[in-house]
Order: sequence, then structure tokens, then C-alpha cells
Amino acid sequence: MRGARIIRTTASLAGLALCVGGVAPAGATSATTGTARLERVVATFATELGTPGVDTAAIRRAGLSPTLTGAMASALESLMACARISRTAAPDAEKAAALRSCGETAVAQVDALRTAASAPAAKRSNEIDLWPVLRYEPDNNDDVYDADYVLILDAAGDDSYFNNAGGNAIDVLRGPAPAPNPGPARGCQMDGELGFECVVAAAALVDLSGNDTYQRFETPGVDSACTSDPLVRRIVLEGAGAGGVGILVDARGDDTYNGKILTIGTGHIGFGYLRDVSGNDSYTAIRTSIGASVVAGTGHLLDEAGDDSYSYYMPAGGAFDNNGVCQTTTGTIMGGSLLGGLATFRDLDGTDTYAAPSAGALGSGQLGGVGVFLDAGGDTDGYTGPAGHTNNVTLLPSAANQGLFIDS
Ligand SMILES: [Ca+2]
Ligand SMILES: [Ca+2]
Ligand SMILES: [Ca+2]
Ligand SMILES: [Ca+2]
Repeated sequence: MRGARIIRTTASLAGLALCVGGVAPAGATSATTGTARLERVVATFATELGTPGVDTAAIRRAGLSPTLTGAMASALESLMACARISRTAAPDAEKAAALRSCGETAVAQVDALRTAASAPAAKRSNEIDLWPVLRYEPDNNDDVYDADYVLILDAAGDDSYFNNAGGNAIDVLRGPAPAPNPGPARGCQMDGELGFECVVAAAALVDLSGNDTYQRFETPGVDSACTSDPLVRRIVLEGAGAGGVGILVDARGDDTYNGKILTIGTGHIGFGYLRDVSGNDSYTAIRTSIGASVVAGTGHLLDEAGDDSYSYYMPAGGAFDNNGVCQTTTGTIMGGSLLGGLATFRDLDGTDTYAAPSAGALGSGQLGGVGVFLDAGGDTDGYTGPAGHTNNVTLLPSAANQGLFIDS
């Protein structure tokens, strides 16, 4: 890590020498403007999260290409616009619609950021760590993330994300300096903690390569009142939006996504989006996860390739639901929607395994929600779950179930 940093510093010093050498290179003005714009949005976002005083000088030292600078600024500006919608007092349906629209714009900006970060010029930058707004890791390190960020861009390495990972419920109480409590993020572990143990904001994570691990099983935190079985402690992780917008894009590698509730491409009066472009991936959560929506939310999960495994788990005794009750039921998972909104689950290729509950999954829409499940690619997949949901079958919506199931 140290060696790589020295190499990059040399490269950025060379760039600096070019700037101060007299004749300004073409594009210098726009680069300067772009850097100022990125510094401004990082500082403003930090202030709006209640963590003012971020020293944005690291952005000037990072030696980002103008394209990458602009793409980072655009992504953060779109997330900040979404976070501002989260703070309005609009009725649920109105807020959910505004967040969906804002989330779709943010997805486009995050995709542009992914393209910019994949260009060879991006590899020569230095890292940026401006907690809790921006983290950029341009090298091949296997990073362990235990603090929350609005925007994370990680170029390579087998990374471990023990943080919000593109979930919009951000822990601004715990983290590196200047956090009030130094140490790993705790985050929100149940609905009632939203806005207290974490800030409802907006977030995105872009990981360009590597076999990554998203969250881990631990002894219970607040759920110790329900169970002693290991589980993922936090909610609203990995491309999830609770009253806001959360985005996760992972481009390559065999990845493991572990969750609890309101996680992995899930929206709750908000917009959640998880896109995994390639690799043989594994997904598991307790309920209301993996391409799911509740209460007028929008949740999308898109896995484009690979032999993937989708499952759920249930600790003995259950885990807290949104009413603070130890709940042992599952559902609203893998294309499940409840109480309005839209959930889409799409797996486009590979030989996949689905271990779903017998209801509320694989294209399920209840109480005004619409749930879509699509497995494409023609391979013979393994299904356990609702009766009749299997290979080469299409199940259309009915009066009892506003769900669509397609395996092709
Ligand atoms: Ca990394
Ligand atoms: Ca990956
Ligand atoms: Ca993958
Ligand atoms: Ca697949």
C-alpha cells in the first residue's frame, strides 16, 4: 500500500509541475473548476449530514483526471438532491415517487462514474478518504470498510464491506476522526433507530473488480432480545433506500451479499438498486430483501451473469420487525412487493439456485404492491419456493397476486 502510494504521488507531482511550469495545459481551467465543484459538493454534503469541517484538500492532492472529478461531483450532486427530498415532509406516496425519480437519475450518474473510473487515466490517482461523504480506493488493496460513506468507489481487490455499502441509513456518530465516537460504524439495527442511530440520507457504492464480501454474520445486537443465533445486525444495506435512495454497483468477481431486512436492492418509501454485472454470486437475507419493495418503495436487483445462489435464513426466535416484535416469518423477497410500490428481480444468465419461501417471493405483489421476477438465459435452474415457480414457466398476475414470474 505504501509503495503504491509513493508511485501515485510522483505521478501527481509530475502533473503539478506541468501546471506551474508556465504554459497552462489545455483543460487546466476546467480541471480547476471541476476540482472546486467536487470540493464544494463534498463540503456541503458533510454539513448537511451534520459533520461539518471536512478538509477537502485531499481532493486536490489526489490527482484525479478531469473526467473522473466531474463524474464524482455529478454523482454526489445527484445523491445530495435525493437526500434533500428525504428531509422534506411530503406524504409517503408523494415522497416515494420523488425518490424513485431522483434514484433513477442517480443510477445514471453512478453508471457514468463507473465508466469514468474504468478508464486507464483513473488508475494514477491517489486515494481519498473524506468520511462520511467520499471514499476512493484506486489501487489493488483488499480493503476492509467499517465506516459509512455516502459514496464509495473501489477499483480492485477482494474487499470486505462491513458498512452501509450503498445503503442510505448512514452512521455519522461512529467512524474515523472527526467522528464523535472513534470506532467502527454500528448503524441502524431496527426501524425505530432510523434518524437516531443513523441519518436518513442517500448513498452509492461502485466496486469495479474483486471477490467482495458484503456484511457478515455476528452475534445479535438489538435482536439478542429475539435470538442468540448469528445474523447480520444492520438493516438498510447494499443498495437499499429507506425514505431515501441507495445504490450498489459491483462490476466483477464472485461476491457474497449477506443481509438482514430492508437490504440488497430494496426500497421502503424510497429507492434501492443493486446491480451485479458478472461472477458467481451468493445472496441471503431474512426478509424484505433481494429485489423487494414495501410501502410505496421501489426495489431493483439486476444480476447479469454467473451461476448465482439466492436464499433466505431465519434465526431461531426471529428478528425485530418494524413494530419491535420478534418476527419469525419471512417473505417479500426475490421480487416481492408489499403495500404499494414496485419490486423487480432480474437474473439474466447462468445456472442459478433459488431457495425461496413458499409465499411472498419469486414475483409476488400483495396489498397494492407489484413484484416482478425474471430469470433468463435458458439454463436449468434449481427452484424451491412457491408451487409451480420453476423452469420454462410464466405466471401472470392474478387478483390474488400482483406478481409476475418468468423463467426462460
Ligand atoms: Ca479495494
Ligand atoms: Ca465484486
Ligand atoms: Ca459478481
Ligand atoms: Ca445468474
